[in-house]
Amino acid sequence: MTIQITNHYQALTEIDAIQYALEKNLLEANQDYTCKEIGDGNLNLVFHITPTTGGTGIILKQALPYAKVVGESWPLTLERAYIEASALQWQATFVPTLVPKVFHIDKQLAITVLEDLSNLTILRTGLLNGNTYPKVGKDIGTFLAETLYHTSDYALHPFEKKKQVKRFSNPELCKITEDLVFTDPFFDSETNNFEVELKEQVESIWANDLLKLEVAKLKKQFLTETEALLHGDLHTGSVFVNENRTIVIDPEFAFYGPIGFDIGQVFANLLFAYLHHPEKIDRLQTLQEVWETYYQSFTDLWNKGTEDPYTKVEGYLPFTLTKHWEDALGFAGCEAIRRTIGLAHVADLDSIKNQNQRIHAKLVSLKIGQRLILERKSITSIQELLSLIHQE
Ligand code: SR1
Ligand code: MG
Repeated sequence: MTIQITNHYQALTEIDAIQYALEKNLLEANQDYTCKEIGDGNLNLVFHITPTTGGTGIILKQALPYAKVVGESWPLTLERAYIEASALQWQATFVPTLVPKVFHIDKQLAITVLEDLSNLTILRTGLLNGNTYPKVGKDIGTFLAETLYHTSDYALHPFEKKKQVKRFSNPELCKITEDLVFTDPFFDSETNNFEVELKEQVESIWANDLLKLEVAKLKKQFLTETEALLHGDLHTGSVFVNENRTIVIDPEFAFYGPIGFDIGQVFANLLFAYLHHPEKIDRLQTLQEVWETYYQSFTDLWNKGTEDPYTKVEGYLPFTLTKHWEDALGFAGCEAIRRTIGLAHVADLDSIKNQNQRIHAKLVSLKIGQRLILERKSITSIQELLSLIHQE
Protein backbone atom coordinates (compact mmCIF):
# COMPACT_ATOMS: atom_id res chain seq x y z
CA MET A 1 0.00 0.00 0.00
CA THR A 2 1.35 3.41 -0.91
CA ILE A 3 0.90 6.21 1.59
CA GLN A 4 0.59 9.76 0.40
CA ILE A 5 3.29 11.85 2.00
CA THR A 6 2.43 15.48 1.47
CA ASN A 7 4.33 18.61 2.37
CA HIS A 8 1.91 19.22 5.23
CA TYR A 9 3.15 18.04 8.58
CA GLN A 10 2.18 14.55 9.60
CA ALA A 11 3.90 12.24 12.06
CA LEU A 12 5.41 9.35 10.08
CA THR A 13 4.93 5.67 10.77
CA GLU A 14 7.73 3.15 10.25
CA ILE A 15 6.35 2.32 6.77
CA ASP A 16 6.03 6.01 5.86
CA ALA A 17 9.63 6.60 6.92
CA ILE A 18 10.96 4.04 4.43
CA GLN A 19 8.74 5.42 1.68
CA TYR A 20 9.83 8.99 2.44
CA ALA A 21 13.53 8.07 2.32
CA LEU A 22 13.05 6.22 -0.98
CA GLU A 23 11.16 9.16 -2.51
CA LYS A 24 13.98 11.49 -1.51
CA ASN A 25 16.60 9.12 -2.99
CA LEU A 26 18.19 8.62 0.41
CA LEU A 27 18.06 4.84 -0.05
CA GLU A 28 18.89 2.54 -3.00
CA ALA A 29 15.63 1.76 -4.82
CA ASN A 30 16.50 -1.87 -5.60
CA GLN A 31 16.71 -3.11 -1.99
CA ASP A 32 14.27 -4.04 0.76
CA TYR A 33 14.39 -2.15 4.04
CA THR A 34 13.41 -2.65 7.65
CA CYS A 35 12.46 0.29 9.86
CA LYS A 36 12.22 0.52 13.63
CA GLU A 37 11.20 3.54 15.70
CA ILE A 38 13.93 3.69 18.35
CA GLY A 39 13.38 7.11 19.93
CA ASP A 40 13.85 6.86 23.67
CA GLY A 41 14.21 10.59 24.29
CA ASN A 42 11.58 12.96 25.55
CA LEU A 43 10.59 14.75 22.35
CA ASN A 44 11.02 13.09 18.94
CA LEU A 45 10.42 10.11 16.70
CA VAL A 46 13.67 8.42 15.61
CA PHE A 47 13.48 5.85 12.80
CA HIS A 48 16.34 3.48 12.13
CA ILE A 49 16.11 2.24 8.54
CA THR A 50 18.42 -0.59 7.47
CA PRO A 51 18.66 -2.90 4.44
CA THR A 52 16.80 -6.13 5.24
CA THR A 53 19.96 -8.02 4.27
CA GLY A 54 21.83 -6.17 7.05
CA GLY A 55 24.44 -3.44 7.15
CA THR A 56 24.46 0.29 7.74
CA GLY A 57 21.36 2.35 7.06
CA ILE A 58 20.17 5.83 7.92
CA ILE A 59 18.51 7.59 10.83
CA LEU A 60 15.38 9.62 10.11
CA LYS A 61 14.51 11.92 12.97
CA GLN A 62 11.17 13.71 13.09
CA ALA A 63 10.09 16.28 15.67
CA LEU A 64 6.61 15.80 17.14
CA PRO A 65 4.42 18.88 17.68
CA TYR A 66 4.31 18.11 21.40
CA ALA A 67 6.64 16.82 24.13
CA LYS A 68 6.47 13.01 23.93
CA VAL A 69 7.45 12.72 27.61
CA VAL A 70 4.25 14.50 28.69
CA GLY A 71 1.84 14.07 25.76
CA GLU A 72 -0.20 16.26 23.42
CA SER A 73 -1.14 18.58 26.29
CA TRP A 74 2.39 20.08 26.01
CA PRO A 75 2.56 21.54 22.47
CA LEU A 76 6.02 22.29 21.08
CA THR A 77 7.24 24.09 18.00
CA LEU A 78 8.38 22.01 15.01
CA GLU A 79 10.93 24.78 14.28
CA ARG A 80 13.28 23.01 16.66
CA ALA A 81 14.05 20.33 14.05
CA TYR A 82 15.40 22.99 11.71
CA ILE A 83 17.36 24.64 14.52
CA GLU A 84 18.90 21.29 15.39
CA ALA A 85 19.85 20.52 11.78
CA SER A 86 21.28 24.02 11.30
CA ALA A 87 23.32 23.73 14.51
CA LEU A 88 24.70 20.35 13.42
CA GLN A 89 25.72 21.76 10.04
CA TRP A 90 27.45 24.75 11.61
CA GLN A 91 29.17 22.67 14.29
CA ALA A 92 30.41 20.32 11.53
CA THR A 93 32.47 23.18 10.09
CA PHE A 94 34.49 23.27 13.36
CA VAL A 95 34.40 19.64 14.55
CA PRO A 96 33.45 17.46 11.55
CA THR A 97 34.50 14.24 13.31
CA LEU A 98 32.50 14.97 16.49
CA VAL A 99 28.99 15.45 15.04
CA PRO A 100 26.79 13.20 12.88
CA LYS A 101 26.61 13.77 9.12
CA VAL A 102 23.37 15.43 7.99
CA PHE A 103 22.10 13.95 4.68
CA HIS A 104 18.77 15.74 4.29
CA ILE A 105 16.64 18.43 5.92
CA ASP A 106 12.87 18.91 5.47
CA LYS A 107 11.60 22.01 7.21
CA GLN A 108 7.86 21.36 6.57
CA LEU A 109 7.86 17.83 7.91
CA ALA A 110 10.41 18.63 10.66
CA ILE A 111 12.62 15.79 9.42
CA THR A 112 16.39 15.45 9.51
CA VAL A 113 18.09 12.44 7.96
CA LEU A 114 21.36 11.56 9.62
CA GLU A 115 24.26 9.17 9.51
CA ASP A 116 23.48 5.77 11.08
CA LEU A 117 25.36 5.63 14.38
CA SER A 118 23.84 2.37 15.58
CA ASN A 119 27.28 0.77 15.88
CA LEU A 120 27.96 3.27 18.69
CA THR A 121 26.43 3.37 22.18
CA ILE A 122 24.75 6.24 24.01
CA LEU A 123 27.37 7.42 26.54
CA ARG A 124 24.93 7.26 29.47
CA THR A 125 24.07 3.63 28.66
CA GLY A 126 27.71 2.67 28.16
CA LEU A 127 28.75 4.24 31.45
CA LEU A 128 25.84 2.61 33.31
CA ASN A 129 26.90 -0.74 31.84
CA GLY A 130 30.32 -0.20 33.41
CA ASN A 131 32.23 0.64 30.24
CA THR A 132 35.08 3.12 30.09
CA TYR A 133 35.78 5.41 27.15
CA PRO A 134 39.35 6.72 27.25
CA LYS A 135 38.87 9.37 24.53
CA VAL A 136 35.54 10.81 25.54
CA GLY A 137 36.74 13.48 28.01
CA LYS A 138 39.18 14.98 25.52
CA ASP A 139 36.67 14.79 22.68
CA ILE A 140 33.92 16.54 24.63
CA GLY A 141 36.41 19.17 25.85
CA THR A 142 37.43 19.78 22.23
CA PHE A 143 33.80 19.89 21.08
CA LEU A 144 33.01 22.50 23.73
CA ALA A 145 36.03 24.71 23.02
CA GLU A 146 35.67 24.62 19.22
CA THR A 147 31.90 25.11 19.02
CA LEU A 148 31.70 27.73 21.78
CA TYR A 149 34.75 29.74 20.73
CA HIS A 150 33.95 29.84 17.00
CA THR A 151 30.34 30.95 17.49
CA SER A 152 31.23 33.68 19.99
CA ASP A 153 32.13 37.36 19.69
CA TYR A 154 35.78 36.34 20.03
CA ALA A 155 35.64 34.71 16.59
CA LEU A 156 32.82 36.36 14.65
CA HIS A 157 32.36 39.80 13.17
CA PRO A 158 29.74 41.63 15.30
CA PHE A 159 27.25 41.73 12.39
CA GLU A 160 27.63 38.01 11.78
CA LYS A 161 27.34 37.23 15.49
CA LYS A 162 24.08 39.18 15.81
CA LYS A 163 22.71 37.50 12.67
CA GLN A 164 23.40 34.11 14.25
CA VAL A 165 21.80 35.11 17.57
CA LYS A 166 18.63 35.83 15.57
CA ARG A 167 18.86 32.65 13.49
CA PHE A 168 19.14 30.51 16.62
CA SER A 169 16.36 32.16 18.61
CA ASN A 170 14.70 29.13 20.24
CA PRO A 171 12.20 30.52 22.78
CA GLU A 172 10.03 27.44 23.35
CA LEU A 173 12.90 25.09 24.02
CA CYS A 174 14.60 27.70 26.20
CA LYS A 175 11.36 28.01 28.18
CA ILE A 176 11.50 24.29 28.95
CA THR A 177 14.97 24.77 30.43
CA GLU A 178 13.97 27.97 32.23
CA ASP A 179 11.12 26.10 33.93
CA LEU A 180 12.53 22.61 34.40
CA VAL A 181 16.13 23.50 35.28
CA PHE A 182 15.93 26.91 36.92
CA THR A 183 12.46 27.36 38.41
CA ASP A 184 10.30 24.33 39.14
CA PRO A 185 12.77 22.29 41.25
CA PHE A 186 13.31 25.27 43.57
CA PHE A 187 9.60 25.73 44.32
CA ASP A 188 6.76 23.37 45.23
CA SER A 189 5.74 22.91 41.56
CA GLU A 190 3.45 20.28 40.09
CA THR A 191 6.09 19.06 37.66
CA ASN A 192 8.43 17.95 40.45
CA ASN A 193 8.83 14.27 41.10
CA PHE A 194 10.81 12.78 43.98
CA GLU A 195 10.72 10.00 46.56
CA VAL A 196 9.19 10.76 49.94
CA GLU A 197 12.57 10.00 51.58
CA LEU A 198 13.94 13.16 49.94
CA LYS A 199 11.15 15.41 51.19
CA GLU A 200 13.04 16.93 54.11
CA GLN A 201 16.02 17.84 51.94
CA VAL A 202 13.74 19.14 49.17
CA GLU A 203 11.80 21.34 51.58
CA SER A 204 15.04 22.78 52.88
CA ILE A 205 15.94 23.70 49.28
CA TRP A 206 12.56 25.40 48.78
CA ALA A 207 13.06 27.33 52.02
CA ASN A 208 16.62 28.42 51.28
CA ASP A 209 16.44 31.99 50.00
CA LEU A 210 20.20 32.36 49.80
CA LEU A 211 20.32 29.39 47.43
CA LYS A 212 17.34 30.66 45.44
CA LEU A 213 18.95 34.07 45.06
CA GLU A 214 21.99 32.41 43.47
CA VAL A 215 19.74 30.32 41.19
CA ALA A 216 17.89 33.51 40.22
CA LYS A 217 21.25 35.01 39.16
CA LEU A 218 22.10 31.91 37.12
CA LYS A 219 18.66 31.93 35.49
CA LYS A 220 19.12 35.60 34.62
CA GLN A 221 22.41 34.72 32.93
CA PHE A 222 20.67 31.96 30.97
CA LEU A 223 17.96 34.40 29.91
CA THR A 224 20.19 37.27 28.87
CA GLU A 225 23.79 36.31 28.04
CA THR A 226 24.42 35.58 24.36
CA GLU A 227 28.02 34.42 24.65
CA ALA A 228 28.01 31.56 22.13
CA LEU A 229 25.82 29.04 20.31
CA LEU A 230 25.19 26.40 22.96
CA HIS A 231 24.26 22.80 22.35
CA GLY A 232 21.72 23.50 25.08
CA ASP A 233 21.08 19.94 26.32
CA LEU A 234 24.52 18.38 26.61
CA HIS A 235 23.88 15.44 28.91
CA THR A 236 25.36 11.97 28.47
CA GLY A 237 22.26 10.90 26.52
CA SER A 238 23.29 13.41 23.83
CA VAL A 239 26.61 11.68 23.11
CA PHE A 240 27.29 8.52 21.10
CA VAL A 241 30.56 6.67 21.77
CA ASN A 242 32.78 3.71 21.17
CA GLU A 243 36.49 3.35 21.98
CA ASN A 244 37.48 5.38 18.93
CA ARG A 245 34.67 7.80 18.23
CA THR A 246 32.65 10.41 20.10
CA ILE A 247 29.66 11.99 18.37
CA VAL A 248 27.60 14.76 19.96
CA ILE A 249 23.96 14.58 18.83
CA ASP A 250 20.59 16.27 19.42
CA PRO A 251 21.25 20.04 19.62
CA GLU A 252 17.53 20.88 19.37
CA PHE A 253 17.87 23.14 22.43
CA ALA A 254 20.62 25.13 20.65
CA PHE A 255 20.50 28.88 21.25
CA TYR A 256 22.83 31.75 22.13
CA GLY A 257 23.48 31.57 25.86
CA PRO A 258 26.16 31.54 28.56
CA ILE A 259 29.11 29.26 27.71
CA GLY A 260 29.22 27.70 31.18
CA PHE A 261 25.77 26.14 30.66
CA ASP A 262 27.02 23.46 28.23
CA ILE A 263 30.12 22.77 30.35
CA GLY A 264 28.05 22.55 33.53
CA GLN A 265 25.62 20.04 32.04
CA VAL A 266 28.53 17.81 31.08
CA PHE A 267 30.00 18.10 34.60
CA ALA A 268 26.70 17.22 36.29
CA ASN A 269 25.97 14.26 34.05
CA LEU A 270 29.44 12.80 34.63
CA LEU A 271 28.78 13.28 38.33
CA PHE A 272 25.59 11.17 37.95
CA ALA A 273 27.62 8.46 36.19
CA TYR A 274 30.03 8.49 39.16
CA LEU A 275 27.19 8.39 41.71
CA HIS A 276 25.81 5.31 39.94
CA HIS A 277 29.20 3.56 40.05
CA PRO A 278 31.14 5.27 42.90
CA GLU A 279 33.87 2.64 42.53
CA LYS A 280 34.55 3.88 38.99
CA ILE A 281 36.81 6.82 39.63
CA ASP A 282 37.49 7.24 35.88
CA ARG A 283 34.11 9.06 35.60
CA LEU A 284 35.68 11.91 37.56
CA GLN A 285 38.90 11.66 35.57
CA THR A 286 36.78 12.15 32.46
CA LEU A 287 35.25 15.26 34.05
CA GLN A 288 38.77 16.55 34.74
CA GLU A 289 39.81 15.83 31.14
CA VAL A 290 36.76 17.69 29.80
CA TRP A 291 37.72 20.82 31.71
CA GLU A 292 41.49 20.62 31.09
CA THR A 293 40.98 20.03 27.36
CA TYR A 294 38.41 22.82 27.19
CA TYR A 295 40.78 25.20 29.01
CA GLN A 296 43.77 24.42 26.77
CA SER A 297 41.86 24.34 23.48
CA PHE A 298 39.98 27.56 24.20
CA THR A 299 43.28 29.20 25.16
CA ASP A 300 44.93 28.03 21.91
CA LEU A 301 42.03 29.30 19.80
CA TRP A 302 42.07 32.65 21.60
CA ASN A 303 45.83 33.05 21.16
CA LYS A 304 45.69 32.12 17.47
CA GLY A 305 42.51 33.86 16.53
CA THR A 306 40.83 36.99 17.37
CA GLU A 307 40.88 40.49 15.95
CA ASP A 308 39.44 42.14 19.07
CA PRO A 309 42.38 44.13 20.52
CA TYR A 310 41.12 43.51 24.07
CA THR A 311 41.93 39.81 23.75
CA LYS A 312 45.62 40.82 23.86
CA VAL A 313 45.14 42.68 27.12
CA GLU A 314 46.86 40.99 30.05
CA GLY A 315 44.35 39.26 32.31
CA TYR A 316 41.38 39.17 29.91
CA LEU A 317 41.77 35.49 28.95
CA PRO A 318 42.06 34.27 32.60
CA PHE A 319 39.08 36.48 33.50
CA THR A 320 37.07 34.88 30.66
CA LEU A 321 38.01 31.30 31.58
CA THR A 322 37.31 31.95 35.26
CA LYS A 323 33.83 33.13 34.31
CA HIS A 324 33.23 29.98 32.26
CA TRP A 325 34.40 27.85 35.21
CA GLU A 326 32.27 29.57 37.86
CA ASP A 327 29.21 29.58 35.61
CA ALA A 328 29.77 25.91 34.77
CA LEU A 329 29.80 25.00 38.47
CA GLY A 330 26.60 26.94 39.13
CA PHE A 331 24.79 25.46 36.14
CA ALA A 332 26.05 21.98 37.09
CA GLY A 333 24.51 22.51 40.52
CA CYS A 334 21.12 23.37 38.98
CA GLU A 335 21.32 20.31 36.72
CA ALA A 336 22.20 18.06 39.69
CA ILE A 337 19.15 19.26 41.59
CA ARG A 338 16.66 19.21 38.72
CA ARG A 339 17.62 15.69 37.56
CA THR A 340 17.09 14.46 41.14
CA ILE A 341 13.76 16.10 42.05
CA GLY A 342 12.39 17.73 38.88
CA LEU A 343 10.33 16.40 35.96
CA ALA A 344 13.06 14.82 33.83
CA HIS A 345 15.25 12.38 35.74
CA VAL A 346 18.32 10.40 34.72
CA ALA A 347 18.69 6.63 34.65
CA ASP A 348 22.02 6.95 36.48
CA LEU A 349 20.12 7.76 39.69
CA ASP A 350 16.68 6.24 39.10
CA SER A 351 18.02 2.83 38.08
CA ILE A 352 19.97 2.20 41.30
CA LYS A 353 18.01 -0.85 42.44
CA ASN A 354 18.89 -0.89 46.12
CA GLN A 355 16.54 1.61 47.77
CA ASN A 356 19.02 2.82 50.42
CA GLN A 357 21.78 3.27 47.88
CA ARG A 358 19.45 5.11 45.50
CA ILE A 359 18.25 7.52 48.17
CA HIS A 360 21.83 8.02 49.35
CA ALA A 361 23.00 8.82 45.80
CA LYS A 362 20.13 11.29 45.35
CA LEU A 363 20.83 13.01 48.66
CA VAL A 364 24.48 13.35 47.66
CA SER A 365 23.43 14.79 44.30
CA LEU A 366 21.24 17.37 46.09
CA LYS A 367 24.03 18.28 48.52
CA ILE A 368 26.66 18.63 45.82
CA GLY A 369 24.20 20.58 43.67
CA GLN A 370 23.57 23.11 46.43
CA ARG A 371 27.27 23.48 47.21
CA LEU A 372 28.15 24.05 43.56
CA ILE A 373 25.57 26.83 43.31
CA LEU A 374 26.56 28.51 46.58
CA GLU A 375 30.33 27.99 46.44
CA ARG A 376 30.91 28.40 42.70
CA LYS A 377 33.10 31.46 43.17
CA SER A 378 35.29 29.92 45.86
CA ILE A 379 36.00 26.56 44.18
CA THR A 380 38.99 27.64 42.16
CA SER A 381 40.41 24.47 40.61
CA ILE A 382 39.38 21.11 39.26
CA GLN A 383 41.17 19.48 42.23
CA GLU A 384 38.98 21.45 44.65
CA LEU A 385 35.90 20.38 42.71
CA LEU A 386 36.93 16.72 42.84
CA SER A 387 37.68 16.86 46.56
CA LEU A 388 34.27 18.50 47.21
CA ILE A 389 32.64 15.59 45.34
CA HIS A 390 34.68 13.06 47.37
CA GLN A 391 33.71 14.78 50.66
CA GLU A 392 29.97 14.30 50.09
C1 SR1 B 1 10.00 18.06 28.29
S1 SR1 B 1 11.64 17.80 27.89
C2 SR1 B 1 12.46 17.30 29.34
C3 SR1 B 1 13.93 17.30 29.22
O1 SR1 B 1 14.34 16.48 28.14
C4 SR1 B 1 15.29 17.16 27.34
O2 SR1 B 1 16.30 16.30 26.94
C5 SR1 B 1 15.78 18.31 28.21
O3 SR1 B 1 16.83 17.93 29.07
C6 SR1 B 1 14.54 18.66 28.94
O4 SR1 B 1 14.78 19.42 30.09
MG1 MG C 1 17.64 15.37 23.40
